[in-house]
Formats: sequence, C-alpha cells, structure tokens
Amino acid sequence: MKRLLLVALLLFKWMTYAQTNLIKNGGFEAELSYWRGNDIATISPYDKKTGKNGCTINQYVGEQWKGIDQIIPLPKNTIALELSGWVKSDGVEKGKNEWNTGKFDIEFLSSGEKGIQNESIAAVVGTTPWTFYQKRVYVPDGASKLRIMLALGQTNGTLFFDDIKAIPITQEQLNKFQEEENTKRMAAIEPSKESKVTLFTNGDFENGNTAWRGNASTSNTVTKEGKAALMIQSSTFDWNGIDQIADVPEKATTITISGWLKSEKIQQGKDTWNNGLLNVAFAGNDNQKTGDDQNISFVTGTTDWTFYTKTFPLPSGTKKYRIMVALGFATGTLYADAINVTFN
Ligand SMILES: [Ca+2]
Ligand SMILES: [Ca+2]
Repeated sequence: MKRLLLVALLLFKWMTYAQTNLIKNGGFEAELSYWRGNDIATISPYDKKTGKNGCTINQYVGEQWKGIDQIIPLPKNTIALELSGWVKSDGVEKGKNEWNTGKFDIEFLSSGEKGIQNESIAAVVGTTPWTFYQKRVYVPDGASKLRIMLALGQTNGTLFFDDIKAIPITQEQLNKFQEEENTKRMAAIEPSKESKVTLFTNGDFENGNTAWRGNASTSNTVTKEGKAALMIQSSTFDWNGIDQIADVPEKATTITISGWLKSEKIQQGKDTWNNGLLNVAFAGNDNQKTGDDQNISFVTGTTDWTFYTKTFPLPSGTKKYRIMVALGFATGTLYADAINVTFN
C-alpha cells in the first residue's frame, strides 16, 4: 500500500510539470479528425473511457494490418515523452508473430519522415477490460517527428482506444523533478533528538529493506557477501531508488563511502547521472543542503561485482548525510551489497 501511494505521488508530481498533449483529438471527441486511415476505425458512444466517444477497430476474418495513425512534430528540446492511453480488447487473437496483437505503438521519425525507432506502448491479446497503459520513452538522436499507431497487427478481434496522450518532457523538467524529489526526501528527515544519534545500518542488506526508504527488493541469489543483496529493477526511465539518512559524528572532517555494485543490462538515459548510481548528499541541522551531492560511482551496461570507494571532505555545517542507491532514469538491473560508511 505504501509502495502504491509512493508511485501515485510520484506520478501526480510528474503530471503537474507537463500537461500539453501533443496528440490531436486523442480522446476521439472530434470523431476521427486528425487521424489517418479513418475509414478503418469507427467511433462509438458506448465503448468509451471518457467523454462522449471512444475509438473502435475490428475485423473478424482476413488478418489484415488494420490501423489508424497520426504524425506529429516534436517540440524543440523534447528529450523524452510520456505516452499513455486507455485500451480495451475483445477476442484479439494471438498470432505466431510478435506483432500479431492489438497494438498501441509509436515510431520516431526524421524530419523527412524516415523511421528511426519503434516502441510498443501496449500489446494486448484476448479480452481485457479498459486498462491504462503508460510508458516513458527517450527521444532518439535525429528524431523530429512522432508517429502514433493504433492497430490490429495482422490479427482478428476488436480493439477500443480512448484518451491517447503524448506528453513532451524537457531535460530541465527531468532535472527539476529529481531535484525536488531530493529536497522533499531531505525535508522528510525527522529532527533527531540531541541524545540520539542515528547510525547508518544494514548496508549489507542482510535485514532486507530495514533502515532504507524507497522502492526496492533484495536478491538471495545474486549477492556479494552474506545471504542478501539489494536489487533494483526497472523497465522504464523512472527514478527507482532507496536511501538512508544518518548523523555525522562530532568532529568528523571526512566521510568515506564504499560498496560493491553489479549491473545487468543497464541502459543509460540522456545524462551520465541517468544510470545505476551510489550517491551521497549532505545536510545541516535545519535539513538544508550543505554542499553538492557527490557520486561514488555510476554503473552502466553489464558489469560483475566491483568495489567502489571514495572519500569526501565534509562540507562545513554538515550534520547529516544521505546515502542513495538508485537506477536514476535508466533501465536494467542494479545490485548493491556491503555498503559501508566511515569517518575521519
Ligand atoms: Ca473519449
Ligand atoms: Ca549482503
């Protein structure tokens, strides 16, 4: 439940940044205006998710490719898109090819409308109720247009679509999102009572998620030491991470953070920090940042267990530190184990 709430909050936060839907008539309230192939689909006032209308595509025999599409220019500085929509299906047959499904696809195009990259937002078979699909996709180099496709991919059945959206996201928005997320988490630290010092614990993940905040699980099969290691997996370019806040001992002048990281097929986002990462942040008694976040390591691709360590001078006024392990707007799997913090 907690986890669901966090996801909901993050989504809500996300949606407040960008509202512009690039797709024209994505809710089909203007029937099939702006969509190409409008002799293929029909408009129904009964099978809809919102408003007055929804879109229906069906065929009973023939297994033809049946679809409608729309090509839209991407606004400048769009680095990612949040694609979403409601899809329902009735008796969609699964053929022998991967594309023989009900489809909500996108294709990035060059300015001359040459195909650059395809992505599937939803692939549905059988009979399914109205379901909300959502995916964040990075804009590949050279793309200046986007094609939205809603189709029966050479298969029979009936598909229903409504509220199709493509929301552009800029690097600035992505950075701002992360910064606000950091600030919010820092602010959530409870003021520590003078006599009580919070120590960094469970860096070896032998006690599961104890002492860590956030959305992650542990692996009992892939470990560096002991019986468990942290495992963070993501198939979307979201922020997926955990963190832990502890007190800096009095008179400490430097902090050394070390740990073992392992990566599996981590695909970097647009920036170098859009990766598997081990970071530290510093704050004073008032929870205000006392210095820049520091990185112990970024990992990408597939790497075996590797030991990373770094020592940083503690910024003046630092009373607390926050250790973060995350897949920051990257996809793949990150493992971490035996994270340790020492002071001098
Ligand atoms: Ca509608
Ligand atoms: Ca362990």
